[in-house]
Amino acid sequence: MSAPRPWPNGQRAREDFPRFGMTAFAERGPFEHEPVAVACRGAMQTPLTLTEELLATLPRVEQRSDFHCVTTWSRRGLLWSGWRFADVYRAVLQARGGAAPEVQWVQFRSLDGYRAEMCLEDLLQDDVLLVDRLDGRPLGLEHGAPLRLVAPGHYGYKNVKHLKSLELLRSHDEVTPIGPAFMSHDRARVALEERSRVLPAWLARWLFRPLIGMTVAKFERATRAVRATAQTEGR
Ligand SMILES: Nc1nc2c(c(=O)[nH]1)N[C@H]1C(S)=C(S)[C@@H](COP(=O)(O)O)O[C@H]1N2
Ligand SMILES: [Mo]
Repeated sequence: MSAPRPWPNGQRAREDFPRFGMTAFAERGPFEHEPVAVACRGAMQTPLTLTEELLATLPRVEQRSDFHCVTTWSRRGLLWSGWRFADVYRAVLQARGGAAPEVQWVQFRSLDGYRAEMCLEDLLQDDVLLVDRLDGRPLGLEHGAPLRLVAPGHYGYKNVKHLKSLELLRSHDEVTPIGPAFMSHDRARVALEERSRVLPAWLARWLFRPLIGMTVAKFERATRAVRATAQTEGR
């Protein structure tokens, strides 16, 4: 993907970039920086762990892209730095790990218990990255340290933060779903407004938009509480 993606239907830009997500995960951490260690397993010959040393063997890329949450807020022009998922897939998961040729889906899991799946075809696009830097600084805990997925063509809920593992799957039947079915879509392509697998896009927009304010507030409260604890413990 070299041409920038056009502004998508139903999204409104905001100036800040709030910590956001499914409210069930707001308080779950991680609370301290951990080294990159993404356990890779599933349909491959040799399971392996993705580490900083392994990533350092690949070309580092920088990318400016917009970020779109399914609840209709967007943040323009974030500067990410990391590695192309396609490079990781080919040089590490295929070449070293012997990923099966039948792999069609990948399920990602996080240190906070969150998870999401993406199809391999979508993941191999040029603008899908695994990142450890944002806007010229190391990625903070609020935005997904130590490593997160960035897939600008897909709603925020596919951009998994705090990566802990990934599992190569042959079929979507092997995915362990998360959250209410009406709030997600297998592919979640922003350009096609795949906000929900059951609701029409206009209804999903109308239902999700009112959740933004209280979700941002809940994540802010949780972040403040963690900072306060860290301070009293002298961290
Ligand atoms: N681990 C984890 N990743 C997650 C989430 C989460 O709750 N936990 N929420 C998703 C959702 S719904 C959105 S919109 C983005 C928000 O990313 P941000 O907190 O960096 O703004 O993270 C996505 N990835
Ligand atoms: Mo989201």
